[in-house]
Amino acid sequence: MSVVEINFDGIVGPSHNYAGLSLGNLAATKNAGDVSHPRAAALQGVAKMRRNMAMGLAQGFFLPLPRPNAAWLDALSANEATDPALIAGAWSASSMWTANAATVSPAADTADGRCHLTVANLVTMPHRSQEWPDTLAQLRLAFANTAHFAVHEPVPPCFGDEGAANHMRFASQHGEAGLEVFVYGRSGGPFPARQHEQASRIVARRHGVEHSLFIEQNPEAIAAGAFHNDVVAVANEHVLFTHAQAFVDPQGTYDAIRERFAGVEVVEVPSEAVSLADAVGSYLFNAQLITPPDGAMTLVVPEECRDNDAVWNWLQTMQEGHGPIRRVEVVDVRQSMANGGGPACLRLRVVADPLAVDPRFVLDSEKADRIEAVIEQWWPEKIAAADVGDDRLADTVQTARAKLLEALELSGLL
Ligand code: SUG
Repeated sequence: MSVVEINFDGIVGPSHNYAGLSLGNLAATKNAGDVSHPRAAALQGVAKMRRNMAMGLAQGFFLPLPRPNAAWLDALSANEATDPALIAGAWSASSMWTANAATVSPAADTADGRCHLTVANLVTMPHRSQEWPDTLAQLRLAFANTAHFAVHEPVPPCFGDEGAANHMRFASQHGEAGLEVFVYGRSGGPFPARQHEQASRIVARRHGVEHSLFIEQNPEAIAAGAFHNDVVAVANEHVLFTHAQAFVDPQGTYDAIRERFAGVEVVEVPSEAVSLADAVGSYLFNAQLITPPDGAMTLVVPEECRDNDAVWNWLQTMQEGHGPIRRVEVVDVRQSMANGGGPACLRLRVVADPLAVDPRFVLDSEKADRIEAVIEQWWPEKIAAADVGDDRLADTVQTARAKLLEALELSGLL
């Protein structure tokens, strides 16, 4: 059995659009009303997955959820004339950001030696709160092997849980027992704190996590647009890559991690080098920090990092030094970025034996070809704000998803 980190990316759904639904997510707010390009968005996502596979990493995927969600609109008695935000919510392709699908505790960390997953309730944002039942159905299918996995219902409301985006793990290697760090918010100036401390504690308890730590996010970071911790910090194996203003008590946080995981190496980016505003604008920390089989730890950043001089200079300096992060790879996920979702938002990390996962959710290059062919043929080229809610477009979106499910032998998922 070979336990590795598998990244499960969300395939961008055919209804991908810019409705500005997420208060506190500056990119989504700024781009509200713009024309979106679902086909390009989904192809960018597949290209990113291919890059990871080319580096020798295991790759999986989750499918777009059924949209528009008519049952949700019915339950809300939503009316087109008076509730445009709810209509747009029912069309949102937000499940693409699978870092918010669930929190995952690998088998090596838990009391019963199984990998535990809790689907995130996403209660803070209305358009995201409808995701979990369909996400749970996919998790139950992908991780049906109960000898290896335990899949849990969401944390009950009112405790806000946004999943792995607020969870970091330190371990000498992915398959080894590790320290799980849960980051929660208390306040965020004008913006909501989406991850509640109680939710994090509930998840850690039900997963039977043996070594855990609970850390408060810096309210200034939330106010600056870091609506999830993964906008300002990311961890991989023994490395923490973080902005200096990510946590309410940075030094206390590093010390607490070091006390429980002696080998931690902190790569802290000072505010003088990269301001919080530049960090949020470029998504420098919403990178995938990964260890390819050759062992050279690699940071997969979005193109927006190259567009920002302060960030790009910092990355050059980092590579010239002798730090633990050896390489930087740049990926184009601009369509997702315009809604506040970078490379790290688009993936859920699951440490497990790929053979224990339902093979229909595991990617290889032949399957990537198949997915691309469906996207090319069926995904809408663009969606303008005024198209959201249109019956003909709804048919197009539903047909596109059905074609993808069919191509992947997953039509059983409604
Ligand atoms: O929840 N954007 C998502 C972005 C999620 C990013 N995930 C992580 N940081 N892990 C959100 O704010 C925008 C959709 C819209 O406005 O139509 C949106 O939901």
